[in-house]
Amino acid sequence: MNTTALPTVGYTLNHPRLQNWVLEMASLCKPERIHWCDGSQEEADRLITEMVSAGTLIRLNPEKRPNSFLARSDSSDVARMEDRTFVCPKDPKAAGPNNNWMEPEKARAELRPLFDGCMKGRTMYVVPFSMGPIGSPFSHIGVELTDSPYVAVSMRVMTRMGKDVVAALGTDGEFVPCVHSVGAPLAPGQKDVSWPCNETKYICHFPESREIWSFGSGYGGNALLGKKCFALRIASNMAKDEGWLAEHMLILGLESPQGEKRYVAAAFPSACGKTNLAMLIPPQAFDGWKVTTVGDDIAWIKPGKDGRFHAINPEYGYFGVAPGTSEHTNPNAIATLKANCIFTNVALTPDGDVWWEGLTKEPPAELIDWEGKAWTPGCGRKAAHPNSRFTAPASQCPSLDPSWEDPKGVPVDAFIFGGRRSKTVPLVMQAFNWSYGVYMAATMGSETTAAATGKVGQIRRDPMAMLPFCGYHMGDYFDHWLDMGHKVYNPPRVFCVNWFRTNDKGEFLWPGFGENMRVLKWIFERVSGRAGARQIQLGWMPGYEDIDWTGLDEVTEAKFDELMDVDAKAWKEELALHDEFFSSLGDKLPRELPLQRELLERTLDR
Ligand code: GTP
Ligand code: SPV
Ligand code: MN
Repeated sequence: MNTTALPTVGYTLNHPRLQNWVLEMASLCKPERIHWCDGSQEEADRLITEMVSAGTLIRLNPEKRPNSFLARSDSSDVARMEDRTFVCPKDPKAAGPNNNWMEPEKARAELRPLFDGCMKGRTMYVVPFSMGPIGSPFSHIGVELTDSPYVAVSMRVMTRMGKDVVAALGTDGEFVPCVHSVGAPLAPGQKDVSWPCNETKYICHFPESREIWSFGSGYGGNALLGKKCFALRIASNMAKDEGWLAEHMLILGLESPQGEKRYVAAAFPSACGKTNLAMLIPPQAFDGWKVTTVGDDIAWIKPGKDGRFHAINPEYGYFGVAPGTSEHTNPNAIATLKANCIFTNVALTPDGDVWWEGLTKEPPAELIDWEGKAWTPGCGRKAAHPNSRFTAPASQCPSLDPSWEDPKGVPVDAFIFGGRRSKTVPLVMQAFNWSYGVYMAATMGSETTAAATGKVGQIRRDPMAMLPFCGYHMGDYFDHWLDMGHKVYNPPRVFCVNWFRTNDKGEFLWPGFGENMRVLKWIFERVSGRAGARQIQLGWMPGYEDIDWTGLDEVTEAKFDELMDVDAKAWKEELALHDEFFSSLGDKLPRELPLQRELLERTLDR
């Protein structure tokens, strides 16, 4: 390819630094051609048509699921790869024990030969995107270069993408350069596969130069670089330097029948219920209460001039877990998925629609599973991959909050932290104050899920649900959180929840999903200074009478006691895990946190 000739651009381009970078990367990656994405519907249609011909996408039945598609990944490329994710500042102490660190020059030396010629025979798509509404003071722009058309069209759903972003950049606007390759160059005449990828994988972040390089995977957070790589790992570094927060949080609005409205932001680890909570529909008995959705995965939060935190959802779509999503668990998600979606690694029904475990009680009599094999209910395999996902435009969500694109963000009155804990952790509690809230969030444990490769179901510390996403030393991150409480007049109240406690038979004690509204209402009333609570060892906790049980007989007082039980012995063991985790942070552990731990232990003794 003649890299001196500028490729076709369907819009005005006058940003020398961007143009030079694209040409420099093209001369390294050596694509057959360059395509500058304009973000239009025509462009998406054309890329999709090409992918359908190539077998990368399967068009679903247009009568059942208009303009929607199924992708099947390579069976080795199905989730985020935490062991191949690196954060590369000069000083290893800046990355911390929570990140895989590589010396930046060494990382570059390993990446360069991999990227050399990696796009041969393919198109390099230039994908300009904005995280946050274009022009909002919260927003930041990135440009992803990718040789995956699947990534290019997914980025159009997940971010504001295309020529408006280039216009916003002007002649010298800042952007985060993101380079992505599936790492599967094509020799002349070589036939492509439907999901190209490479056994060797690297997802590298350079926080000092604010760059992202990803090689070898086409899946989710490994490849849609605006999401985890930019909006969390790089943005958490920006946020630390600039005095804001980039968090793995949903944002939802809660409105009472009297019209009082509050927003809460909630952090849960991957595949632990953010999308479900963000789109919750209150039970019938909660007539007049409304829950609205601002975001389901990421929140960028800044102290405002009014002395409160304000938050935006930097994304434009949802990349949500499919299994378990149903008319019962999340009707708003089901409605969001009615058209214009990309499904990855779900099962295909004989009439050209999608299916996954939990969508219906009874599975269809026959399916094609996520690997393209014939499937019947008794065959002993899952039809959909446990980390199969949908990519859906936020604009299709029926519960979308009217202010979800407000460039000033929405005011946040409460933070909720939740893990997946079958034992020990009660249904809900409220921290006594900000620094104790930071302690509870910092020591949160959760059982691992299929969202990342590796063992599922193992308890690990996942502070603020950010273990895989904090792009710097966790000790500095805790310090930043403590600090942020002083940047507002009245820091938000902090709550911890656990929807996942089980009985001795392994059954969930709490009905969850829509019924989580009962806990949200208590939180709403606590923030408003109305709801009752008892001060017990772990924090402020509701008594049975403090929760609105209208229309729900299933949770008796005895069951509630079981859900709220605090076992001092189990909590002592939990504290030992806190200690172990804290000691890994060395001298970067803020002094407040061991003090909080001491107080908690003394209280448990009483
Ligand atoms: P990422 O997109 O991976 O960051 O995760 P997420 O937190 O948005 O995950 P999501 O909401 O899609 O979580 C899906 C999983 O959580 C499924 O296994 C659900 O069944 C489960 N889940 C969500 N809410 C509840 C609940 O209230 N109770 C129970 N028992 N399970 C729940
Ligand atoms: C997560 O794992 O937290 C996700 C999915 O939200 S991914 O974008 O693949 O990281
Ligand atoms: Mn997530």
